[in-house]
Amino acid sequence: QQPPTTTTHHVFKSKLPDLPNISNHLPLHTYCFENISDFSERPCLIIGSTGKSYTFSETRLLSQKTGVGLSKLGIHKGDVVMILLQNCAEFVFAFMGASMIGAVTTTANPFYTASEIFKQLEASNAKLIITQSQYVDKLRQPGQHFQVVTIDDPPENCLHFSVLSDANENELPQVSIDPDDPVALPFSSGTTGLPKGVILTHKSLITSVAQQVDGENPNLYLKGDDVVLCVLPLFHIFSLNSVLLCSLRAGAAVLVMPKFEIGTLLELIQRYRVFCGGGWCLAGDSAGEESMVADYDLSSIRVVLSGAAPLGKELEEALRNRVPQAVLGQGYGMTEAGPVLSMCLAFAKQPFPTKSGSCGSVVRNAELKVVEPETGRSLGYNQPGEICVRGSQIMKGYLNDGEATATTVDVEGWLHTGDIGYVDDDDEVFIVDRVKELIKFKGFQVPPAELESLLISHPSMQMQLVVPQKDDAAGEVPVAFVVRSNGGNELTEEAVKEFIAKQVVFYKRLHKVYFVHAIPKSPAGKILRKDLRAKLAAAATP
Ligand code: 4UV
Repeated sequence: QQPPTTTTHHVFKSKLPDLPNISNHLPLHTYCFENISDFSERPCLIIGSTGKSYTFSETRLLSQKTGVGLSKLGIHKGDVVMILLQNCAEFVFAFMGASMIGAVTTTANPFYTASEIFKQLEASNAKLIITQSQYVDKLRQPGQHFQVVTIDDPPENCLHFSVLSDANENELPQVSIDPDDPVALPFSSGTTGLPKGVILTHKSLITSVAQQVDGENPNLYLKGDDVVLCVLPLFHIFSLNSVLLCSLRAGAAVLVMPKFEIGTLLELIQRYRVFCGGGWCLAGDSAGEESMVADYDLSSIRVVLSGAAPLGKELEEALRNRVPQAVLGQGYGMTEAGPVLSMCLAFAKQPFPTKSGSCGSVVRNAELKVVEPETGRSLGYNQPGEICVRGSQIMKGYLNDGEATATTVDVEGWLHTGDIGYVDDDDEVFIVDRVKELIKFKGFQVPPAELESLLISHPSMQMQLVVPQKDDAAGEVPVAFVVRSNGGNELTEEAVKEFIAKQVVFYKRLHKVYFVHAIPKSPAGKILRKDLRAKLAAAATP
């Protein structure tokens, strides 16, 4: 007998009332700069390394100019631009400028190897790349069909960013932007397979930002004079959305740092793996904004938001001791979910009491349910199952991949996260496991299928499987189970590791290779990843 369907859904909502209207009919840049007249001369971007700052009106102006510059270089509505940058002001101008001309930004990690970059370039069909000169060598390939702009001295055949940012803002082309038009195209492997382009529309990102910072009692209360630290890479949707776009909307300044370097706290964070991986940001009051960076006085920190990976007890403890005055909590996101599913309500303007270990409560104007993976039956309070979310914030779909879209977002509009969690009696979300293939190294995505597809090309292996192994420093690391091929008896662990290391960014490197005689499969031939993960977990338990 089929389990009862829709009518018995147990749907969880935020404890905050829904916002009566979200301005998601606007283009993203219009929405983000909508309230700018209230704070046009306040700092919007502060560059950590130089102290240079841009006011809100300068930031908007430079974004407009960059939009014009992009259109002069032949970028039109719907075209894709790749941003391959560490955090910097130009990242912001390029992203907002592209939005202004209806173009779409795909962001990639500048530490990617050439082959990782090219896979994304080809899949996204990007026409122009904005990067730093040090990464240009990786982009040199025969038959190059894209333009390259660098923010520093341009190498041969590249243009300088001033070509964009010196353009005349009055020449901004008039484009009509539909709320369902794409604006961002981050890549994610989702619940299975290789990285795919995640289509986030103007409507999805506005909805997500509004769910966090809009309304009388914002879930993530950013005050106008807050300085929000942006060290988490902007190429990841966490930082792009919850740090940059939320701050622009709320009028908070963004302290832009290309890499992590604020002394003791940061050493602590690094040791305990939060940054980059855990992913987090800090908001301080304006009195402390720059001195916080200059002499590591942390007393101005008001909020510490951790997300993108579980926040372990040890790290939480360490943070609480280091910044005792701060409200510490988590957000839970997934690129495909726009990305925020839940956010700690201790960050609200009128905060709620929250529990340690929780990932917050589902955001407003969204629905969350927990389903039994085998039956799809929706579960009530305190029962763990797969977390699903629905609302205008979720992705439109994967780029050119209807099949993956259909397995991730069902016909009723529920996005299936591949995360196992439950909602407790106080409506707080707790994540307990991940059933999807994804490995998270300090919050960075490591898609097993990507490493498996590389291993498969090696002649000395006939079967391979990549799974996560728990790791104190990184949370999880990728490890491989390999069956040697007939002629592959000499194959060593080092050789396999080296083979992968040459082709991938540092955090995707294999930490261990286990040679086995067979990969466990179900009678139906399905690879039993879970069994191997469980075996690893059991072996690690003393
Ligand atoms: O696709 P992704 O790399 O996306 C993210 C996004 C995280 C965000 C975004 C905005 C926020 O404000 C915020 O707080 C966090 O990570 O990876 C998605 C998967 O990462 C795991 C989970 O398995 C997701 O499906 N994950 C994300 N956040 C948490 C987490 C968390 N707080 N605790 C445990 N796992």
